[in-house]
Amino acid sequence: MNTKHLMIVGASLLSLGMHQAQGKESKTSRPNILFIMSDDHAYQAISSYDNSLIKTPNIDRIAQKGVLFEHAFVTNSICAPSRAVLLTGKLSHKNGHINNRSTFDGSQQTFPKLLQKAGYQTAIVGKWHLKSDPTGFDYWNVLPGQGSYYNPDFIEMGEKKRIEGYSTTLTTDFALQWLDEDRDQSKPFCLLLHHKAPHRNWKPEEKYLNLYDDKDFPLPENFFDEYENRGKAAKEQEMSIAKDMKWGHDMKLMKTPEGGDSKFEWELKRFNDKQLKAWHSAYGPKNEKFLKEYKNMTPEEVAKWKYQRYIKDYLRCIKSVDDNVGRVLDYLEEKGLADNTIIVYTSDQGFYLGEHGWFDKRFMYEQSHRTPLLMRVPGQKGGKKIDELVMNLDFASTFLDYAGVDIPADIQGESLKPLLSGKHADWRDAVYYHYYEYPAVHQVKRHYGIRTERYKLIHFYHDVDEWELYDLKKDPMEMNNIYDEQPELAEKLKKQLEELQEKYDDHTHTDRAYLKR
Ligand code: SGN
Ligand code: CA
Repeated sequence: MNTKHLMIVGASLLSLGMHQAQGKESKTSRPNILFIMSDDHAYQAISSYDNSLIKTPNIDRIAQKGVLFEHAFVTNSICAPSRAVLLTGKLSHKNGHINNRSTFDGSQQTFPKLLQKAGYQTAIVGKWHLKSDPTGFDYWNVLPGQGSYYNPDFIEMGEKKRIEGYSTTLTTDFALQWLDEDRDQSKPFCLLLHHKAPHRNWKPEEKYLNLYDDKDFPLPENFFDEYENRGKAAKEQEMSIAKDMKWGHDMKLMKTPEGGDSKFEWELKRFNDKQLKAWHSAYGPKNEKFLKEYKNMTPEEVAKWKYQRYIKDYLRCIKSVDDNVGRVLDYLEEKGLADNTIIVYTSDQGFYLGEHGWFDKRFMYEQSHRTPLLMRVPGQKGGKKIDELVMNLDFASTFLDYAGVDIPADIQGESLKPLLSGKHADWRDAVYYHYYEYPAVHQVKRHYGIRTERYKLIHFYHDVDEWELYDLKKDPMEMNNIYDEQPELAEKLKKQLEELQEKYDDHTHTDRAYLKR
């Protein structure tokens, strides 16, 4: 061995020693953070919550060794605003990103910036959707806009490239590449791994194009909801599976049943020949069968067929997400990182899987207000369920708390650490909600509201002035608005709602400038 070699070996040993020292230090005080978030992944489609639709063995691993939050909610059930709440720990009116039309002000304080300042290596891969370039990340490689399922473009540190492959797999590949090779291993990491899937319009991976072909999924009991006992908002939305799904975009028919252009052909333009062949050989026969039967089907039968097409494609996309979550968990375990990493799986909001006859989200009704949240933190006893009401507003404080960074006073969420460490301190008894994007796609009216353990009070405003109240214990599917029947309860909750609006300083429903945004 020559001197040069000796020097290299020496340097490597030295750096190994340093890693171990820092590894030891971080074991006690500075955990890594792996935050996996999918887009529109309903808790109904995670087997830890509900195994009637799909088994998600890998996502479930997080709860088996960690905890399952039974009552996790978003504060504004739509993509970009939810992401802005995550990054800032502030409600939409405070971080400025009230709807998908806004552009995120990347100069503001975010938790990745605060972690970076405290010595963390930070990265984000996959869905971003905030229009401005990511800030506060040592590495970023994101999908432009909504991103594509097949052969997507990625913008890596400002440079756009088209990458051959499937978005869920590619996003995971980039995450693993950064974890394994590109990050500074001497620092703790915070990686945000954000999948595009299972966002509309649900294009499954090649190997799953025929999954569930011989299966029929049960319809939710209120699939044929007629929105009695509720106001205009529930009636006038445009997110009905029967009425608003498109023959091409959603149902993947190449032609409408009447023989017109379904406008789906152009959606396959990103596919390569092999992918195209696989797609047509999977969907071709299924579509043909439907088109043959269509003329003799009742509207109810057509609606049921649409539900099956929708739910199968949606679940197929989740199958790939689950596989890829498994890849990342395996990696952390193999490298001995799992015990010193906070691992989170969540979604940017919930989603309707046929409840009330719907797809999409936006409403404060349970399936889109509630979001899945599975979390594993170092030193925890696994398999616990947490019932307390938590919000996506709480992530920033939680991560800063675990990293030992002071939580700035203007952050509005609470650290989940006391709940996660089993110290049941005083906890909130209600969560707050405010949705703004109207008029817009799916036409869900503006509303704000409060949810306690048992009740939910909602005020729809802007072009209506309607209150709804639900007793979630007696009416978990939210079919019966009891606002007029229970005036005393409504008053009590209204007062509690006003207190929350004071606390969070949200008076935007009466602010004319906001009504125009
Ligand atoms: C797209 C979808 C809508 C969806 C919004 C917002 N249409 O516009 O169905 O509600 O995104 O979703 S699609 O033609 O692109 O499929 S969000 O998750 O990004 O907020
Ligand atoms: Ca979303």
